[in-house]
Amino acid sequence: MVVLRTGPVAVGGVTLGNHLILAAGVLGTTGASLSRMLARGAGGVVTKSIGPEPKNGHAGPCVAVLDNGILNAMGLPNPSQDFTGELGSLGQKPVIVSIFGGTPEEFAEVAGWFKGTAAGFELNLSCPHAEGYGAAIGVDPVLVEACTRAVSTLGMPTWVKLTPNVTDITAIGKAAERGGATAIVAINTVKAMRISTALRRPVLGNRYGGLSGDAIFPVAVRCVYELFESCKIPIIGCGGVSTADKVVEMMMAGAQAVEIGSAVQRDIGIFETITNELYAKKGIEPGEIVGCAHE
Ligand code: RRO
Repeated sequence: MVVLRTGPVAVGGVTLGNHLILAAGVLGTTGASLSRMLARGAGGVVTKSIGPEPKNGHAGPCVAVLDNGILNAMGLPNPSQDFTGELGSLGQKPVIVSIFGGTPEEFAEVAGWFKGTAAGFELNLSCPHAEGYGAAIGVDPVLVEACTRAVSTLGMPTWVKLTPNVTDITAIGKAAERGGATAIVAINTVKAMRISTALRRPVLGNRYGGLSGDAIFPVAVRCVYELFESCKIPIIGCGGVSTADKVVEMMMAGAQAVEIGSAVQRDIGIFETITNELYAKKGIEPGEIVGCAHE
């Protein structure tokens, strides 16, 4: 097993405590929960996605825990601008605010609320079940470039989270790059569905949802690998990462850092578990393995 040297990690304009970041949507709705994950080993944290208006989200059931993953259709529930109050206690910590909007102007408006408090932004252009938001915009390279530019011109680190639900993810990655993104996050959830045979109806209230967790790890690795061949900006791997060896695999595909989400549902101490195995003072230079599977 590869062991990396300990130390801070600079990626996409943000300095992290290590390579592991809490993914958007998991324990990201309060300052207290974000702070707790940083205290328990996360090198950085991403908030729940915040949009231009408060939203209650989709009708339930919103989450189904499956054998090898989690299916969700939360529906972007968020308090909008009121969320600014949650970040005050986090000071200069590596907190990335995930934002969404329906237009470039809405993205810029929401980003403006957090300009003084966020370490950077992650643009949600990838939620698979949000009418007018997320992947509804994120499958169109022209809109991705425009939304990215609307935020990157604010001069803050701007990460763009991509949907895997496209034929060619590299076309979307290149659009984000043209718009001034400082990093690409790959991937958001895979559009999916389950049906209850007992009830004879879809399990989720929204019928369709997004699949995360172990089941999508190979999809995420493939996307990171393809993006590494096409884009110059750093890539942050996300999707089904749950062990130190999977962190290393993502990095070998081309990721400079890795986000972890669903695995937190099984183990609230997942960041400590992974960092204990992944790092040592005399470990190797992380740059030695980033993208090494391409050589
Ligand atoms: O809130 C959600 O339903 C949600 C979001 Br914002 C997202 O980006 N990805 C996802 O699977 N669910």
